[in-house]
Amino acid sequence: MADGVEVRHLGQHVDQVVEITGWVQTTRSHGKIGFVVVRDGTGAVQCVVAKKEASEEVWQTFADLTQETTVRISGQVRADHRAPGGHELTVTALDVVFASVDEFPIQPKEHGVEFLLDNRHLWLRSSQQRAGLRVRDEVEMAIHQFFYDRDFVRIDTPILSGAIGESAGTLFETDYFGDKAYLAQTGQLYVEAAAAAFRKVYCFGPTFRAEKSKTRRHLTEFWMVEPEVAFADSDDNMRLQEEFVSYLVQRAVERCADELAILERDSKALENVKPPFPRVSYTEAIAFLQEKGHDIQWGSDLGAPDEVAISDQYDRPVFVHDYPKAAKAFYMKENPDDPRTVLCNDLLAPEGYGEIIGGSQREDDHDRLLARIRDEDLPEEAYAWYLDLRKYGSFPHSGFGLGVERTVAYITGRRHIRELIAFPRMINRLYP
Ligand code: NSS
Repeated sequence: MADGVEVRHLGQHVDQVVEITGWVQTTRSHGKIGFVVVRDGTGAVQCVVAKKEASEEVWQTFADLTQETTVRISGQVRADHRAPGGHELTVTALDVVFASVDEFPIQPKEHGVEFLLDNRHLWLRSSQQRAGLRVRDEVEMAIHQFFYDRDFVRIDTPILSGAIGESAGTLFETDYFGDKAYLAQTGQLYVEAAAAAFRKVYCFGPTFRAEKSKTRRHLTEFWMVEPEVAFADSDDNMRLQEEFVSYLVQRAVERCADELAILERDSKALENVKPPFPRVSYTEAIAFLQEKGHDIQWGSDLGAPDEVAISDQYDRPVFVHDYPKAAKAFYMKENPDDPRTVLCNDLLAPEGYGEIIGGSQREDDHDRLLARIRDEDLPEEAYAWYLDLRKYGSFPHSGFGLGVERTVAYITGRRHIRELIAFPRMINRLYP
């Protein structure tokens, strides 16, 4: 099994006879010459079968191939700059490893998106889907690299929790030996505890929101990375965000050029993504929106069209900071300069991608935090440990959460974030 060569390494074997294994993408023949494009997961290569040179058996096997048949092929590697990937294989042996029982459901033609999502387990093999998930993989590696290089400690936070992290309205509840447990909406409260142990920490994992919204930007299960930094204020927090997002974007541009080309993403649009990012206060944003004729009053949260109107003004992501207290979560620190607001920010991506980050400085005063917990009718007992962090060595601290699927959708230029996770979970979808 191990003797085979990966298609991406064919360049190291020019003129040699090698063996590859993979799946048939397409076949065609011109009379006595047959072509089969084989995808092995690392790349795709065109394999050429000449009727005159091949055995009767090889020619017949070739003629019977269908899309996604699993094959093992031996052949001589030929350099050919016209071939995709730069190489071709002149076939000397061709074996079917497994024949498909039926025609592959996804054919090279237009399919409805619900059909494709029902066949997500097979749709994953398509080139654009592979490209998007490959960019996701690069972004996830870059996330870890960024924090590792800056001496952050990764903390894995629980998925089952007794505390509501963000908002009571979007909780998945489950029975926990007779008690109630919730699926984590965020790891934030736990990384706040860990920040007092390690100063700079982050968590990275799946988070769950019973969002009733059926939009192209909402999943019920999505991945979030959440750094938390002791002795950082809201300003430091925004600086970390702009460095982080710029790093992720530039790393994808540098290392995923092929994938971005497959996705027809114009990476010019990403080249300006460098610090500093523009900053607009919520109050300024409302004035701007009202001037543009949006029907919005000071106090309400920004809707998607409001966010787009703001981000359309800029060629890189923009911070909107210091939202009204009532529009945001209970743990955010009151703004001493304007107590109607809290020290927080959203980061809005350009081109209509909307919010990719939510972040804030945390309330570090015990009594104020307790008052917020009571105001919001949250179960006080569940937050006793969280309040302890303000009783014993409280410290100024800030952090944020970046949604992986939204960020990768923006980088790859895909409209729907559901394509940037292998098996999306949405209000109407738990299959496959
Ligand atoms: O709700 S957030 O704005 N903020 C938090 O959860 C904080 N606890 C983060 C923190 O400060 N540690 O969500 C953060 C990001 C948001 O900007 C989106 O990019 C993403 O998480 N997000 C989502 N992505 C996909 N689907 C849904 N439903 C979703 N909700 C948030």
